[in-house]
Amino acid sequence: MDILVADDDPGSRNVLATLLETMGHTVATVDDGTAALAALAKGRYPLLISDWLMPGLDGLSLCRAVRAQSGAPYTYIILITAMDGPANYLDGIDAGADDFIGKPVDPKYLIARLHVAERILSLHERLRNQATHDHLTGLLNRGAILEALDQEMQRAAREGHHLGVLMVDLDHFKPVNDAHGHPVGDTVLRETARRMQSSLRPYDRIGRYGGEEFLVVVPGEPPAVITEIAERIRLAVAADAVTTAVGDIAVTVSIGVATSNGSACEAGHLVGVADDALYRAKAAGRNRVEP
Ligand code: GH3
Ligand code: MG
Ligand code: MG
Ligand code: MG
Repeated sequence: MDILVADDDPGSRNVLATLLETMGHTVATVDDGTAALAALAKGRYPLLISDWLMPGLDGLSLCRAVRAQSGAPYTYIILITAMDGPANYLDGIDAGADDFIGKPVDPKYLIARLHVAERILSLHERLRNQATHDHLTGLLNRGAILEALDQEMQRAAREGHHLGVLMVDLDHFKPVNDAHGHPVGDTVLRETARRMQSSLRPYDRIGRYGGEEFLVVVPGEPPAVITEIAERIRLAVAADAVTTAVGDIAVTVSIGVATSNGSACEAGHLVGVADDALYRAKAAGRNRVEP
């Protein structure tokens, strides 16, 4: 686990860091709360172990500051201090700490608390995954892909690069369900999603926008390349029939493309433009990309 240790005393800081490293963890150290916040802003540390008494921003204020940043993914915080006793324990927990260890640190006790931290962090991770992913296809769900679009639009505006939005819809999909039943339709949806995902680059984002509609966000490419990517998706889906329990089923998609040159505009507007283009692609005969 990547652990951030904040302690103003070099002696206890190093003892703790060495102890954690011998347990197999990767440790970064800072000497006060302000430096801890800066480190958390730059890197990803699931676990923060912080001293309470530090000059500048102390452990309690650090806990409050971390919790104020409506943060996902979660940072698990263990306060570590000679200020033990029930009153201090309560103050620490109320400030946002998850756990509390008295000084001097007993290695066995530390290991036990780390086990609790790992358990809770993995639960957080699992719940976050469920909340942001579509159960059937494993892609981002509607809320998560729209959030990704918002983030990419802000980044495009900041860095002045292009952004593409693709609205993808399966062609004549209702007859597949009507003829073969929903489970077969689900197999086709899952396989289509897999083909689309594997034809994208790691920094493109794809989510299930609705029943058999998908939204793809393509950052950092000019309109011509965005249209090429849409064409690549179309071909990847149509290349082979999908094997299902009732035999092979041919599948195609229509894709509407919207591009932004990075100047500020609404995510909803861009999605609307892609949706209009999709409508044109359907009207023009389906299995096609419409810019
Ligand atoms: P078009 O080419 O105009 O898009 O035709 P279409 O038949 O694909 O469009 P329509 O909107 O009429 O039908 C969409 C179908 O998608 C209807 C619905 O039963 C199916 N569908 C939506 N979500 C799911 C799902 O989760 N599983 C399955 N099996 N089918 C789904
Ligand atoms: Mg101290
Ligand atoms: Mg459809
Ligand atoms: Mg549809």
